[in-house]
Amino acid sequence: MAEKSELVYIIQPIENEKYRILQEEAVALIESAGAEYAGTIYQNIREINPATYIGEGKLRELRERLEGLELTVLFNGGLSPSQTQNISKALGGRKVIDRTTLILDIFALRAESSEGRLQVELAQLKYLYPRLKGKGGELSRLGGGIGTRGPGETQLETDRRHIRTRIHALEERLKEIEQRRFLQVERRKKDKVRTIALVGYTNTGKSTLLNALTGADVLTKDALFATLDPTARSFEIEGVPFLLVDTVGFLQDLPHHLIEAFKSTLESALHCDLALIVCDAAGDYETQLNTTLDTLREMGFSSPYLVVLNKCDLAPGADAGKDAVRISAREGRGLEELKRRIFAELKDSFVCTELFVPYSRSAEYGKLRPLLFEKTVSYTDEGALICAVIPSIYAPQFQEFRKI
Ligand SMILES: Nc1nc2c(ncn2[C@@H]2O[C@H](COP(=O)(O)OP(=O)(O)OP(=O)(O)O)[C@@H](O)[C@H]2O)c(=O)[nH]1
Ligand SMILES: [Mg+2]
Repeated sequence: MAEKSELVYIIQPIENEKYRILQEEAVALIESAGAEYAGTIYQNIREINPATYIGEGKLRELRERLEGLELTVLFNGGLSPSQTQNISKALGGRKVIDRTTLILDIFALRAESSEGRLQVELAQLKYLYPRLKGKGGELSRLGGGIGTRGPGETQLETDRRHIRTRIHALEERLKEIEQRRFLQVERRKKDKVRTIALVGYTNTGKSTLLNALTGADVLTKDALFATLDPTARSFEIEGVPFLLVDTVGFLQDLPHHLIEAFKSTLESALHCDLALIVCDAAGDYETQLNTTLDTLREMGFSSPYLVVLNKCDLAPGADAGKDAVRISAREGRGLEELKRRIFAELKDSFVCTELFVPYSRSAEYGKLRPLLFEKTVSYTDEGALICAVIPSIYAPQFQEFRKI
């Protein structure tokens, strides 16, 4: 855990109009890492200084401003290893981290499952690797984020060859896990239950919605990246079962290595029958939606989706277009409408029907049974009467048993 007392000061480059959102996100990231936000210095970037990114004058000003204060400096963008070092030097040897390091740090803090930990470690090592070139004694300072979590001091101090070996081992291990998951996904595709994925920006209320729809008790938290591991729960709409999958959240400029590392865990979302893209009505929902869609599409997502505008209790006037479903997951508002929309989107993928299975054909039916979902079963003198939900692709196989 990071020490509570670690204070972080932000350098915020102003390159385009996005900078305010990026600055607000950086504050939330700092707090999510268990550190405290100390202040921001803004810098208009007309020309990137290759050595220090921002100008020397600004760095001098910052050095004076921070004189005598124990602070870590967050550069809210991506820095090359030498830029990190140069800025650190210009600020009197202060610890300097960039946005990627901070995000990786939070992921390291949150990772709970063994796969999650492997994925984060891989992303961290891949990010660190090019930064370790002959840096000798400076490794741990360069490598450490807030509270120097992650691969840890010992690993950072080992040489690059060990890191390369470790990266290779992690990749192999993750590939195995991925292969296993791929088989599961393949199996699920043919499964009788349609899968709905909750995707979207971090902290928009995906886990809260999962809980509201399924009665689950998944951790929800006012913090970025509270959920890392996918969680699945089933629920029913009009007696039809669905599987709802919660996933890791997105953010602007998510480190590429991190997306790569988490690709396999997002597999369930990529191959879902329907995605619910959850946005925060009280935030910049357009950016959230675009970031989410861009990131997903980069990974090969092409499923149908519904835009869900959550937290409408906080921003009743928010409007994300007529197709967006407006809800408040926390207050349970709009959920009936959401279910109606989900059902409408997926209704062509299954058939609700009644079957009659004469006792003489029980064995034959028994073989087909894994393909459908039985809602109710009752028995007559001649056979069984079954109310069932059948995936449309399997419906023809049940034709002879169908009553309606
Ligand atoms: N006011 C309000 N707050 C909400 C609503 N839904 C969720 N929240 C709050 O928003 C915060 C984030 O909720 P989560 O469900 O953890 O969000 P998430 O999308 O799962 O976040 P990550 O797992 O970090 O990606 C929590 O403090 C929730 O209580 C809502 O409808 N209204
Ligand atoms: Mg969550």
